Amino acid sequence: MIRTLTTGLALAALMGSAAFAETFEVKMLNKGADGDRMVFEPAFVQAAPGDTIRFVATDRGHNAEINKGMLPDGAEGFAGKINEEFDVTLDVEGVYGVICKPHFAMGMVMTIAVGDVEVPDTFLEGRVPRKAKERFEAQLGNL
Ligand SMILES: [Cu+2]
Repeated sequence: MIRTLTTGLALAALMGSAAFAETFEVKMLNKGADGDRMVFEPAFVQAAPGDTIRFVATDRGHNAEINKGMLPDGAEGFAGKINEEFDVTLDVEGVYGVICKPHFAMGMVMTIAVGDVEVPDTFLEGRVPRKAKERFEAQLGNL
């Protein structure tokens, strides 16, 4: 009897989380709504474990990929091709730094926070161009 109840609850929890998983659309743009050039929009997404990010190739010539080292321990990185629209589901809590490789130096970067997390000390430790660093810092201000 107790086992049946436990199984039922586990199943309900599983179905509940699946039912509430969200998909966030992030557009890759030559020019954002605020006039900034080469942007992901939105540039910051607060997600929950199991949520999906959909990168939409609205303008041509962009990609979305995890910048080296900018992901939580145990998480898998990803790298989209130029002009590729794709979905990525993030299960591991933490902070993810995403760049467009051709426009990294122009500051085409975005941040995804999964779960209730803080900025890791090492997040901006690697080589990050000045403009990209400024934008990352602004995005991390949401945490
Ligand atoms: Cu780009």
